[in-house]
Amino acid sequence: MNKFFLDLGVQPLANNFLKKYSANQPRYNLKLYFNTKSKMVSISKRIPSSVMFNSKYPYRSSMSSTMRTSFRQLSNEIKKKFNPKLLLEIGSNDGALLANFDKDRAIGVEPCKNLAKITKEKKYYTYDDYWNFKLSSKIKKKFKEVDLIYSANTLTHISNLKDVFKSINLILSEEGVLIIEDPSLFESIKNNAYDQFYNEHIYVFSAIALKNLLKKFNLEIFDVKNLPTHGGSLRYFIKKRSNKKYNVKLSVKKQIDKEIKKGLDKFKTYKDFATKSTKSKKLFLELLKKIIKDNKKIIGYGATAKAVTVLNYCNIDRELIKNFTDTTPEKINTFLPGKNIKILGYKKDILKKYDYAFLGAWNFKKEIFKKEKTYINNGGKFITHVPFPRIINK
Ligand code: DWN
Ligand code: SAH
Repeated sequence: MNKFFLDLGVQPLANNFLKKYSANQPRYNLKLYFNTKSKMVSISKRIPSSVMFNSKYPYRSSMSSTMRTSFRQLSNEIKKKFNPKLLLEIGSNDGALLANFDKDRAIGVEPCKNLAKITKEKKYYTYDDYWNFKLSSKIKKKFKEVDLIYSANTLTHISNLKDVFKSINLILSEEGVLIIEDPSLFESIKNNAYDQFYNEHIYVFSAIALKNLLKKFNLEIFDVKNLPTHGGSLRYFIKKRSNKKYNVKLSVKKQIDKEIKKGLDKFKTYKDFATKSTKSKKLFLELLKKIIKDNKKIIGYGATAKAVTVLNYCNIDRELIKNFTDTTPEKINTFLPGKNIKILGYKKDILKKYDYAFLGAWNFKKEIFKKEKTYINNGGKFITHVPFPRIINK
């Protein structure tokens, strides 16, 4: 049974960056639910993939050195441990991971045509289509089977998980490995990061819920790693149950025990999280209002989907945060979804004119603080809302 625990208000599409601000852009209710049987956390309103992921999708994985490094390190690990003859990536975006593999040993699936074009031009075989059974059958016809499937921050974006895993099963070789990674529910709850829940993130996985789900498809997790990326992610190594090549590692039990201890299998945990999120909203607004009252200026740093969620949930407008800055070409000179706040292109010293910078990309704090050393040394300050609203300079 799905039980409601948090209402994040009426939200625009998290990546609908408009060239011209319009108050009439589509908005949808964002409500969070916990399923008491499957233990899955999900949002209620499902928006068709074609509305969210099309030829105008602006998010580019390659925009941060943190992610480029993370994908490079994983690629080295995959080559060493699994040495796949053929790797398939679902949600290959602009090819940040594929770039680490030989062109005849890695293929991509990326429905956003603007992004698929980038990897196609680099000669990676890319299907500019949505991952589903029809596409999997088509790929099977051409490539027979794949021995490694990788998918980061994508499967949680697809409503029909039954179809997702059925399609994976169809094409994954008997001894093949599926690696998926997504923000960790444990970390999201621990950090009070309510902004990990938005219309693209239909699900936020826990190891508990994923294990329950995979069982239905005769798949099982045989290893799991905690990663610092995206504010705390989990990388799951998955195999067919019939595949005896890999033993199930202790890491799986350890993660599940940790999640049970945190109460991720109990509804009460989510009710407490909702209370904390409401409090976080109140404190964040108070903090911003006080800064503005003192005649200081705030810019948003990193026009992330998460920042869109925060601003729309907390009803923050340009009276509080004047502008945003972002390095993504597709986001520059557009307006933050749902808000009349313009996104400025990033240039060195852009922060100089602002007393505070709200860390929209809080997950890249380390990378950003390194880059903005001068600003900080000159008295500039950052604001974050995780795990609770406050001013930081280290
Ligand atoms: O799951 C998803 C993740 C992987 O990416 C998608 N549903 C949508 C998107 O979420 P997000 O927008 O919250 O992702 P990021 O990776 O936190 O976005 C970082 C943003 O910050 C990018 O627009 C680039 C920008 N940025 C910047 O302007 N300067 C990032 C860094 C590191 C910087 O120095
Ligand atoms: N894997 C990248 C991109 C994550 S952003 C990374 O981790 O950085 C989410 C990605 O999921 C987008 O590139 C989007 O186009 C893709 N996506 C969404 N729905 C999809 C579907 N049904 N099939 C394949 N990819 C999908």
